[in-house]
Amino acid sequence: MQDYAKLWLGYTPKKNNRGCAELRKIRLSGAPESDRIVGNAVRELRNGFKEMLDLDPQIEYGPVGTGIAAKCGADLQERETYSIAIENDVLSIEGKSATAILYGAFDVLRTIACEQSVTEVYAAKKTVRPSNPLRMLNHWDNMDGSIERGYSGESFFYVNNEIVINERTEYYARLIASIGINAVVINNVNVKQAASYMITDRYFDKLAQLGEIFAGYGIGLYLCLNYASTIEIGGLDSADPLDANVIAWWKEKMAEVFARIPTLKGFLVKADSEGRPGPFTYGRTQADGANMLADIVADYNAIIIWRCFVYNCRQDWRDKKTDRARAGYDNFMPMDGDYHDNVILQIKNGPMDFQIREPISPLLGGMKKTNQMLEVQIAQEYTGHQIDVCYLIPEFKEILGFQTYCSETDDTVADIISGKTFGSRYSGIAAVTNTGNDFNWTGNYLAGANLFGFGRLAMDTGLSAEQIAEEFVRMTISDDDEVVKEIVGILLPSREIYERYTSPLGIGWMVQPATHYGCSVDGYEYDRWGTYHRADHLGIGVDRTDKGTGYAFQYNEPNASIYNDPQKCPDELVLFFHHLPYTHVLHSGKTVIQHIYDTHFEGYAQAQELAARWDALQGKVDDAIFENVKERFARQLVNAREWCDQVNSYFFRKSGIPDEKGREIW
Ligand code: GCV
Repeated sequence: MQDYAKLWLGYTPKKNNRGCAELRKIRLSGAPESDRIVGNAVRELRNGFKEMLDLDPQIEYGPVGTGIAAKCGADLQERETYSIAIENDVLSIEGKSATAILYGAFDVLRTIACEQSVTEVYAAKKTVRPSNPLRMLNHWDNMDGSIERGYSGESFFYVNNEIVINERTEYYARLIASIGINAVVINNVNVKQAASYMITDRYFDKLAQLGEIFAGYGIGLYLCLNYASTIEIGGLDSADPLDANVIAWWKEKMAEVFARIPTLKGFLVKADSEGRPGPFTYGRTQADGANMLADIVADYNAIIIWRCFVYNCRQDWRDKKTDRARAGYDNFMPMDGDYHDNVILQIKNGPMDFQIREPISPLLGGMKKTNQMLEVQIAQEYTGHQIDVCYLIPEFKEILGFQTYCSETDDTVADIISGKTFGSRYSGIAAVTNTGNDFNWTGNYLAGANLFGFGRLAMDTGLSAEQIAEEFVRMTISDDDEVVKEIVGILLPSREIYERYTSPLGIGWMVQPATHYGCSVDGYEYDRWGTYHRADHLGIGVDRTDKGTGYAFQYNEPNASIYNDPQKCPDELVLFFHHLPYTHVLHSGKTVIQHIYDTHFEGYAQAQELAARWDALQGKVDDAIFENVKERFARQLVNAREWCDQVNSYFFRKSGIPDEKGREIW
């Protein structure tokens, strides 16, 4: 594998050993030497020290301890907590499980790779407790090798409906373990065709093998289920969750599945969503469906993760009362408290669908008696297809920091999904992942920062977007301070720049239907997906106030009243919540129409600046990386230009209001 394809595990030689030469030993405590995860940690340490520093410290093993059987999220966090300290010439890594030791090893290697001083960083004992119990990647890989919303080649799990296990599989496990990922779902939530047979003899052996590879890195294997398996592969005529025959079929099936794939940790289910089957067909609730499966898998200590992305995707655009944004809350909130202990509801953010700017889903902070998990998307479906640079960690920081007012204290999204607010049994964060079989895993090399960043943030929510970007650049591209500064400078504003040249003020969409790349202002306006901007010659925006769809009141106060009032609603979300005249004056002092013109011209100009900054790095970064990103920037500029022109022309022609700066609008 080429160095640049190794991403942050490249372990390139370091000029300065930063205190490591004085270390004689590395002591690992908390799990036995015989544990294969410990074995992997040791291999990693040996390689990393050798390749980066040409050192070969002695490894010794400390006390093993009693360990913790993880029965809930808090146990998992406790088990995966690690501490690192230096005493004299011994670097000691300890934890209550082998996985904790592995994470400690990666922490040390990251410190060295970032050219920080080991003696300084660990002078005082450093303890890291994972912020979230579950830190999960969701692959939308299909068994024919395609990836739904994949922008970096084909699947590395499947070719022609077969599961492939090769060198890349283990490398991937190392890669994601090194950033703290402890759970992976390997197939698309839209389970169709061959994927429905994942839970049959056709795939058991390969899945068992895959599960073992992941388990060697502390990663739990999860599968997506076809809710209607009883019909599609079971020969029954129903998938009614209360039907005795259906329950009996699943019991037998699960006994077989867990016997054949012993490392399996559970399932993710997309039901009653975008044409997928679900309990609604039988007049049952989402809770009925989730609980039926959860009760059965409980016997195997497994969990059911149930998605809340349930909405009416056959809306008539003339219907102004139905509101897709409301749907998650309307469908799931009434049953808060009814979901069994081993069910987690996975809540997509935002409430519409991963747009560049949306308010936080009101289910987060709404539900108080249900295990919940946040779902974000690092696959850049609506954020530039890994052609345009769009570093998403600043957005995720905003989501996590959002105050929901669901309790007196500990009421941010980060608090809720960490399990702290409601003492939930399980919780965490999942990302729809952005990897494929491209030479560099993520298409645009800089999109690797989103994969790296998601893992780092899920593990330690307190890290800043800047710190994460800097680690990524130092570990994967260059440790030259100037180069690091430049690339971090490209990554950090990239999300806001993308937002500027695409859809304005939180309204979202305006994308090419189906592909979701490129501008089409009316692309979804008269379609059935519930995704409208409602622009006419007087104004734009969706009225989600008490006079409109009422969505704003799904939030706790004071958020509800803030969003409900155009004078209080933050500018960046104002068209999500309000239908406003083009002449409405924003907090910024600009009118809506002038804001649209200004941000689009600025966004395009700023994208050009980012591209120019990248060009100036020629010769300072690896040629393959340079060329890859340069080629993407060329395409990004075409896209940004097109968005800028189309949006500005569209709104100039709709409103008839000229740009006050007199710039050229077609
Ligand atoms: C996997 C959006 C995407 C679909 C995706 C769906 C989901 O609608 O466009 O490709 O399906 O979200 O999250 O289930």
